[in-house]
Order: sequence, then structure tokens, then C-alpha cells
Amino acid sequence: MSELNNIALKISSNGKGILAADESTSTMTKRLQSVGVESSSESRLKFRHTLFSSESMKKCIGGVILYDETIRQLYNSKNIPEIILATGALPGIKVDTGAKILANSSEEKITEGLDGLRERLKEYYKLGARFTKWRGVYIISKNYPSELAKTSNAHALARYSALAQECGMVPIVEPEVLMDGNHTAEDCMSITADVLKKCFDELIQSKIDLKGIVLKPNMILPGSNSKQKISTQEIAEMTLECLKKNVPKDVPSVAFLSGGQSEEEATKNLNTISKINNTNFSMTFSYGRALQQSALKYWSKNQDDIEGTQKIFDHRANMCSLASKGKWTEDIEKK
Ligand code: 5MM
Repeated sequence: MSELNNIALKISSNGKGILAADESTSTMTKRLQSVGVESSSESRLKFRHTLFSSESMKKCIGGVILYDETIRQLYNSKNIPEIILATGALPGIKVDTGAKILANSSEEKITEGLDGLRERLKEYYKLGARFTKWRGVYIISKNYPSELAKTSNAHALARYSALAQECGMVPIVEPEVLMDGNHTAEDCMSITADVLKKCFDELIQSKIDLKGIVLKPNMILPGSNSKQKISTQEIAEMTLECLKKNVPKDVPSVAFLSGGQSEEEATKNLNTISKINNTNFSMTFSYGRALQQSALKYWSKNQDDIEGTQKIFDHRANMCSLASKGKWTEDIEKK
């Protein structure tokens, strides 16, 4: 097995998943302000360090995606990548510089960050990162996503992946079809299928070692404003069918994003997906909001209660870990 394949499996298999703590400063500021906490480099570090030093890091978390600010921060004279490594998890880094308006299709976005990426990657490797993340976003509406958005983002994901592998790091490939809108799950499925197909065409053309990547896709869900109601079983079956048809078998693992689902929904859906998993891929989570929300809410009112905050995060991480093995139940959730 190649080193990249080892890293991919270490961060996303055997009951372990990924903690997406790579909110850019503006997103983290929104999250903190939503619970009444002032955003500063100290408050961002204090909350994140509370999570990184939790007990569940050892058993449930294989990798943590960091933001540029965090990978350079020290806590009690120890650097953050060292603190994460000590738990047995690997530090990773978000390397895109954000989604910007796509010229000639101004309602859509193209993710930027390719210029100077090789040099940035070398520095991140020295800082301890062993995997990376790049997120492309796609909207669903009457005329979108356009072919232009699909091909441009797929191309950027492939160029990024090639550079990450060249620097010895696993690329997490995240093409996120957003939940916003009133579309049906069938719409989400056909668009996600096309997005994935275009991404893998570009990855293959760029000679990416598919055994050394982790795919971070959305689940197949009705839009957040849709009136359609579908069961967890249907969500899982549609998600699995879409992945089976459009993701090459060489890809070792799939780590879903939560995309605005509640903590429990994201856990329950992953659990059913893992239970019926009829693919070759190891299935797990790479959640941001669905791992952090409750812990952040509690912490905002009890900033000195590190243990109490960690207990809440540990519960969420344990539930997600069980779900990645198809062993989560509503009873365990409530305990
Ligand atoms: C954690 O949020 C990530 C960074 O977002 P910004 O660049 O907008 O600050 C985001 O990419 C995240 O990793 C994924 O969307 C998954 O997070 P969720 O909350 O959807 O699981």
C-alpha cells in the first residue's frame, strides 16, 4: 500500500472520521457571533483547543482539518499540529482560498487558491499537515449548476489534488452540491451524479492516484425548502446508488459533509448508509457543524467549563463513530 493510501485510510476508516474545524475567520466569526461570543484569535483557539484535547479524539477522530490561522497557533507553548498528533489523529489543512463569483455566471462560484499553491503546500507539510482539503460549491436552481461551473470546479479540484499528492499529502476532494433550494432528492441525485462524473474525469486526466484521495461529498437529500419528505432508507439508497455509479472503485473512502443537516439527522443518515453499504468504499463523516454545534452552544455560556464542553463533543463524536459502523441507535443517542 502506498503512503497516501495509508493516510487516507487512517483518517477515514475503522470507526474514525474527520473533524472539519477549517472554518475561515469570517465563517468562524459568524458561528461565534451567532452564540454571542466575540471572535478573536484567542477565542477561536480556546474553543478549538477544547475540542482537540477531548477524549474522543483518540477513538473517533482520524484527522482534523485546520485553517491557516490554527495550524500556526500555539497552546501552552505546544503547536496545534503536535497536540492533534499526540491524540493519534493526523493534522490536515484547508488550502483553497474560498469560493468567489464565477465570471460569466455570476450567481455561481468558483473556488480559488491555485496560484502559489505548490509553495504553500510545502510549508504546510513542514508544519505537520499530512492531508489537505479543497471545496467546490454548486447551487441547484432552474438554470444551475451550469456546465461552466461544473467543468471549472472539477478542473480546479484536479489541479489541486495533483499538487497535494506531489507534496506527499492526501487531497480531500469536496464537491458540495448545496442543500439550499426547493429541489427534490431526485434533482439532487442527478446533479450530484453529473458533478461527481465530471470531477473524476478531470482527476483521471490529471493522473491522480485515486487510492490516495478521500472523497467528501454531500448526501442525496431534498432541498432545505422542499416539501418532499423521504425516509432515511431512501436517502441512504439514493446516496449509495449515486456513489456506486459515479465514483471509481479505487477510491478508498467517502467522508460525508453534513451540509446544514442537524446533528442527529447527519448521524442517522450516515448510520443507514453504513448499514447498507453495498460499495467498496469505507463510509464515514467529515463534519463541521454536525460535530460542533451543541458543544459550541454550551461553551458560549460556559467558557471555563472545558470538561462539560468536551463531554458534549465526545458524545457527538461517539455517535458519529458508531454511525460510521452502522451501529448507532436512537436509544444510544438519548443515553
Ligand atoms: C467547517 O467549514 C468549512 C469551511 O467553510 P468556509 O471556508 O466557508 O469557512 C467547510 O468547508 C466544511 O469543511 C464543509 O462544508 C463541511 O462542513 P459541514 O458543516 O457541512 O459538515
